[in-house]
Amino acid sequence: MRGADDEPDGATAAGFRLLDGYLARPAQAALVADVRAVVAAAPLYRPAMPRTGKPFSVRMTNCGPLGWVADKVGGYRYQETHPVTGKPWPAMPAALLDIWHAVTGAAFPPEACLVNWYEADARMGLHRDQDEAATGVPVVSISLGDDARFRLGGPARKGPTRSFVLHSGDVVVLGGESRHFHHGVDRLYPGTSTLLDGPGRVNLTLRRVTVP
Ligand code: MD3
Ligand code: FE
Repeated sequence: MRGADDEPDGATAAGFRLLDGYLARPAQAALVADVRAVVAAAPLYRPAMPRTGKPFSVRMTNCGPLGWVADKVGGYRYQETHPVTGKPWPAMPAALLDIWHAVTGAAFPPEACLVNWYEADARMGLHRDQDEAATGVPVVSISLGDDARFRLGGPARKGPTRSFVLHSGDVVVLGGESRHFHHGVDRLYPGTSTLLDGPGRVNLTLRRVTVP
């Protein structure tokens, strides 16, 4: 159950929408099958922080024409090929395109779906998404598997934040001002979902990269 304290409120951000339980269990299971097919073609790899080379605790892959990658020398960027195999990313599954169009109403498709695979102890530090030229287009996030504590701040690194729990099947639309807000994943709650074979969480982030 979610209480008032772990819900974002209207004051959090214009354009932020949490679609609680948007995907029913069969749709979640179908997406997991899609993600497993993507991972079979484009294996999960562990990105590294630019300059320091510190490895991410989250493993990643992508589907769609562009993929987000990070490494010590090249920094954060989008590219058309997998950094390890050198192959083009697999096509974006139709179900993801359908969700994108349903929740954004956009006339154009997303170009990148970043697959974030969290093991039990993985997390993601507070950051902003700013590698996309299409700054005015929302980001869409889909959560699958174990619950996670998500943190949302504001435009400034040091401003106040609030946190709430994302559950399997939740879809978040980051539009308007919220598109540029700081955010991260504090922790997982391993074993809270039976969707995956074991503990873990998959987050799918759909993004438009180039200006439509
Ligand atoms: C708020 N992923 O991949 S998704 C990321 O759960 C990322 O894996 C997290 O942050 C995850 O960059 C959070 C929700 C999300 C995505 C983009 C946002 C929240 C956002 C952009 C602006 C503000
Ligand atoms: Fe992000």
